[in-house]
Amino acid sequence: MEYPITQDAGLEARDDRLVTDSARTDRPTPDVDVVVVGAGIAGLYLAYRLSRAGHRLRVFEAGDDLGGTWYWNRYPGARVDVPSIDYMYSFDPNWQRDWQWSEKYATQPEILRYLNHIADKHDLRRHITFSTRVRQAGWDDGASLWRVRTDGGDDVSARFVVMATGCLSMPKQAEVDGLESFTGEVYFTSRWPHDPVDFTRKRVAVIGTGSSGVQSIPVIAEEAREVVVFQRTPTFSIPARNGQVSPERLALFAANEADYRSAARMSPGGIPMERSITPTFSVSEAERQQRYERAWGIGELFEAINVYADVLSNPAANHEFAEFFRNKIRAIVDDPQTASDLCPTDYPVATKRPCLDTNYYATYNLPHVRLVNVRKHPIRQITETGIDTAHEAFTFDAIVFATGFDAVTGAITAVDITGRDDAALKDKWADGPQTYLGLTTAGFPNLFLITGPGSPSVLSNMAVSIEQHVDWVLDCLGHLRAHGFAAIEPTAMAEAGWTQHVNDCADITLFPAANSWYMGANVPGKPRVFLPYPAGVDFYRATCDEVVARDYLGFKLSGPEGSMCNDGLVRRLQPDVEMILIQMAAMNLPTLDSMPVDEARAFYAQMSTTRPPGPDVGEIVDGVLPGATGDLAYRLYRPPTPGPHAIVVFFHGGGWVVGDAVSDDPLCRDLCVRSDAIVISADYRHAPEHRFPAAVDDAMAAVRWVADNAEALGGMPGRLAVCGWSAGGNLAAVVSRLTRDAGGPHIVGQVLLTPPTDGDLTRASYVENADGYGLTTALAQWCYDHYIDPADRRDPRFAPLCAGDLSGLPPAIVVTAEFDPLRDEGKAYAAALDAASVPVEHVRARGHTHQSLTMVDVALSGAPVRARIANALRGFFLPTRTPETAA
Ligand code: NA7
Repeated sequence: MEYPITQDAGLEARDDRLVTDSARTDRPTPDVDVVVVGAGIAGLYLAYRLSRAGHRLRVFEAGDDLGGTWYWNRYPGARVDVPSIDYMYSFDPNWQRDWQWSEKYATQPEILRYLNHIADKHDLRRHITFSTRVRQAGWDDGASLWRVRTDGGDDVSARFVVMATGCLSMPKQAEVDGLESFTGEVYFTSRWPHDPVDFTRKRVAVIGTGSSGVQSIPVIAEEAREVVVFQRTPTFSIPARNGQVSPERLALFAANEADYRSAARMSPGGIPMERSITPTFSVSEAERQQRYERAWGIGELFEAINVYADVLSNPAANHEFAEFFRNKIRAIVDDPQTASDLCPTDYPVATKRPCLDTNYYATYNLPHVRLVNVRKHPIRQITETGIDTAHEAFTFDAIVFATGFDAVTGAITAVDITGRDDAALKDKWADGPQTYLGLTTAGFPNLFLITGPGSPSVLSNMAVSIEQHVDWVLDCLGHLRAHGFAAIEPTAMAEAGWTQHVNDCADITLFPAANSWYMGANVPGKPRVFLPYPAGVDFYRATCDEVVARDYLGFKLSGPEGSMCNDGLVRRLQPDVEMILIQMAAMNLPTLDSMPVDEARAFYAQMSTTRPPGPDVGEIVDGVLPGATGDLAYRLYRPPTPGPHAIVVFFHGGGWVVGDAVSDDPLCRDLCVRSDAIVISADYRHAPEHRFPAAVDDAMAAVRWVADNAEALGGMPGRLAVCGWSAGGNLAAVVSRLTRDAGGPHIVGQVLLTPPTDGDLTRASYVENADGYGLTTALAQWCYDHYIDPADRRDPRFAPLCAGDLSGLPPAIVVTAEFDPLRDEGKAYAAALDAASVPVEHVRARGHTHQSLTMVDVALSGAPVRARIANALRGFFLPTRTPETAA
């Protein structure tokens, strides 16, 4: 393995073992250790870190100078939308000695000056070859190195390639016919000329109202004679309230910059900020409006999006916040039609990147500025003199395209990258990018992506995310060097797991609802996949660190002396379930099995008071029904639709010891609404006061009573299913069999949600998931011991799995959760039903725990599973399944 002897004087000591390794190998020595593609913020920091660590490097930059985004995007009004003081390097702690930001949001020229200042201060230019575009990078497996070709004729071999190509650097095509015939001036915000552009006395068209349009339109309007804005999708924008850097922010720095930067690194977005944990509708309307106003007044994007915890997950919460924005737009813009056209209505707020503006909406009040809604008046073509819409011909002196980018992946796949076996990255990503951590991709050894797809990138403060990625890469190179490895590559399993995890994270948000560039939806033909990692910089950083701490989990490291691979998945839980478990662990609550029963019941009831209520139903009726030995409470949930309805008798969870007719209230509401059936949550006597089989007797009594009174309850006689969660799932299974044997009442279907079916504690799931996932094996045992004597545990009224004959049972849906001690007995029961020819749907809830599927509006990832349950119930209730037709 070859590493350079050359090293910047006085910097990190090099690991001597490498020289020895190098001496022992006869592999070809690459021209450099690392080729970096791009000299923007990431490329410059790479140049700094790599050179200081003694790596030989070359940086290729297509532009004539450094700066990346800030080199190209020179359009009027171009500014950063993250406060300047946060959007800067943290590796240069004494920056205030030789640099000052003049504004809260720096202009493009100021940021470019800053980057040049950093490059000069740290002597970084000498590593960069300008005006040179990397065209091709091919992995040579035999030589274990990359061969990189540029349009300048360079042919460079390197051990590693780092793509520091930026997320918004590949401009989108114009996508409008006739551009070549236009005789006036044409500008792209993303490729703005270096010489000043003068719009004085000109008629100017601007196409596009993303950030570039929103920033440039007011500035262009100050100069031009006439401005016509062609808008396809309106944007949500808040006033930037630019000005001096706030003295409070500067004071924070003065007090302790290191703490400030460290808080940024551990924050959700890369700017010091607590993640909001307050759900929108947990506070009064007045308080909400106040907070929205505050967000509008502060003029900071991340603060605005963080206003409530559920803005990006709860449609109703999002709608209210969006309406606040729309009211602001209507209040600012004089012409009602223009105001209406400027109000976004077809996507949730913040699912397309919101903008920060200065006078954007007010600009439409100027007499020479006009908005054309191209959804109503599509652009037909560009003509010699202007733009024709379906209804009007416009004459212009200049057309400005602010039409955006082939974001996140465009600049990476623009390079012809081939990995092992000459496989092209473009082909591998044809259906969407696949990466491990957004940093690496399987089949492409020693290729690193800075802020690549699957990392927080554009959802975060890029400066912080770039530093984190570059630091990770440098640590990785150091690790390889120290351990004599020449190559690193993620495994297919780790990559698939991460890609799944990123999708899981996106699926519990509203992001997929928008046709945004986050989704690749702005580029015709681009696969519709959510590109960035949405769970936050803090979680992401912790994950990257965990991968390293677990011996580069999910990576294969290889070298002349062998290889190592610790394969596996770094994130297996559903993201929201993991977050809940982390929060629960932090609360350090006592466990039920550590308490006397009365205390456990009170504690369980208390825990139920803080959860979201679940959806509204048509009606809730509390009543009593005759149990086996006395009255028992029930709660009936009626759907909002006209009846009569089918009926589901529901048995709550709680290990036969805790809980009551209302303890699964949100779950019952959810079931009722989704399945359009009456749900009757029937209580039963609890252990240890009433041990087995008291609960079974009561469950049977409840089913009989409901069947006998179906009509009076508003139900349809004969359309009766049973459902239960946990111990309740056990009762539902048992009742299904007992009613079969008793010849009625007829049960059309059984829903068993994470049920115990034989309580066999020796099963693997009890061992694998013994602790850390809510229900522990110890707690399960506590419940069994309270409920039933060991001698009775093969009685099929406790262990339906032990029933000799399962044939003829009602069709079933059995849901098991991956991280549940009870998983394997649920699974075994589903298999046993299937073997007995009972129609059964077994849903394996990936990444879920025993409880998480019941956490309505808390663990959002459980919703699709509950939708499947409801779907199964609707199927059970189809007339073909009812006794009349069955007979
Ligand atoms: P964006 O945010 O992608 O905005 C591009 C805008 O151009 C957007 O309004 C597009 O409408 C519009 N557009 C794109 N193609 C067309 C065509 N063919 N016809 C009409 N309108 C079109 O790019 P920006 O440069 O403004 O901002 C990128 C990011 O840079 C920004 O989010 C900040 O992070 C900094 P669409 O929404 O696709 O309907």
